[in-house]
Amino acid sequence: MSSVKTASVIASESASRNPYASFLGARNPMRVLTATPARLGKLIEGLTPRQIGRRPQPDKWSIAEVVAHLADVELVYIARCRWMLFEENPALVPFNQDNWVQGWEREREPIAETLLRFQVLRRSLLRLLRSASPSDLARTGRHVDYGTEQVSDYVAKLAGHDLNHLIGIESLRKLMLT
Ligand code: NI
Repeated sequence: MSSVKTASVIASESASRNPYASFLGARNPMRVLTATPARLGKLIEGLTPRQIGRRPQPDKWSIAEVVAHLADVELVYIARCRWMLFEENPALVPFNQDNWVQGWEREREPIAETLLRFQVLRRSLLRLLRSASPSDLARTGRHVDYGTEQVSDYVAKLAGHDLNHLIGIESLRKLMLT
């Protein structure tokens, strides 16, 4: 149970559970999360559907696929946060990100809709997080692979994940424009 752990144990576990910590550095994660939807929109601006949909290599995601992945992650994380906030230490199930992106392809969703879906979910997540008290943010769930996680872990994890993919989309944009 997380309640018997000391704060330092929880902090070190959180750090090890965020594979994107290096992208975040000393930045304020809530500020990053707030800025991402507009940054993402700017990075797509002026590109043709072909440029957005083209993979740089057969086994690398296109810009559209990365945006779809961001929308998938948003959906999963917002659901996990709501589970943790509103239920008692629930089980948090993993998802196969490649299979989800592959499944999304058959929907032929226009990129504007994918982006909008991400943006609306992000705004909802930010409202959820801003309305959470410190004790809310310390509420836990049991991840099937990673063990005990807190709502606050997801703030840092998602911000680092945003930055990682924004850098990726930025270089894809450059590649498509040259
Ligand atoms: Ni990712």
